Amino acid sequence: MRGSLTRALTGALGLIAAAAGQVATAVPVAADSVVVGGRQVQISDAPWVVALSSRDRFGGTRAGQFCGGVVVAPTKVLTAAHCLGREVLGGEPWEVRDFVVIAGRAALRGQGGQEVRISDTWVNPDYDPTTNSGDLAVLTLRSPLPQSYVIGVAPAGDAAYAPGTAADVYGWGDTTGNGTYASTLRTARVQVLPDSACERAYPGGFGVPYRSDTMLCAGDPQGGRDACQGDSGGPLVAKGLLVGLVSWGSGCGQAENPGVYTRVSAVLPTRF
Ligand code: 4AZ
Repeated sequence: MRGSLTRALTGALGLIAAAAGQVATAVPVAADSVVVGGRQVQISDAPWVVALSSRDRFGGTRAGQFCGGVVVAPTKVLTAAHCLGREVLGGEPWEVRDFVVIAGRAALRGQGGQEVRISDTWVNPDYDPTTNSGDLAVLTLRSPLPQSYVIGVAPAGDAAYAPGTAADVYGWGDTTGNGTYASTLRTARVQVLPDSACERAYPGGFGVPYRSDTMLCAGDPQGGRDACQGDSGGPLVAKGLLVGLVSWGSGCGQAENPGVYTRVSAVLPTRF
């Protein structure tokens, strides 16, 4: 599987399979492998994390969650562009009638927080679905979330992007690598890795190459802690600021295959 690209396309298919009651047969990558290797987190500790939801498309058991997102202004949520792709949504975002952002809720089976409808979607025009470069989209919410939910974005050159910086990734994705989706929010501690770690893992050729201009490399040098399917679009936070969005990688939690994130400072427009 080396170099093979996995992302929310397969995540979405996994969710559909799970909704249909099918049993996953893949071998877990690690025994306790957010988010693989993670822990549960209260929404009050990470109020900027939101779930993207469509119960019509993904089923109601986990409130229709299919990707993550992050609140960067009261009416603006960042997510991965690939989360809004036709392969994931089955059509254009505005055709998904019950598309909502779920904010202020860690437990997908609970009633906490709020569900907010979307008035506009903006997909980075430089997003390349073949290479996943520039994997960022902006959702505009119909009604504002509290200012206290907003997280700041680390500007280009900020110390938060330095290799070795501790970073936390958040999501409701696969906790094992075999299709076991979380129903409560989880987080895993990883670190920003040098671009060379992802250039080595993803040199291109057969697979998709890592691009340091639009992507950010992060993971656990020991393996075990990582983002996984269903976490796409969710935040990577370092020094209290947003640095990345979960984008892609080969497998989950393997030391030699770090997670690849959208480098938010490089891709986020100054106006959206
Ligand atoms: C996914 O499918 C996905 N381990 C996200 C992150 C990673 C792999 C897959 C990185 O959404």
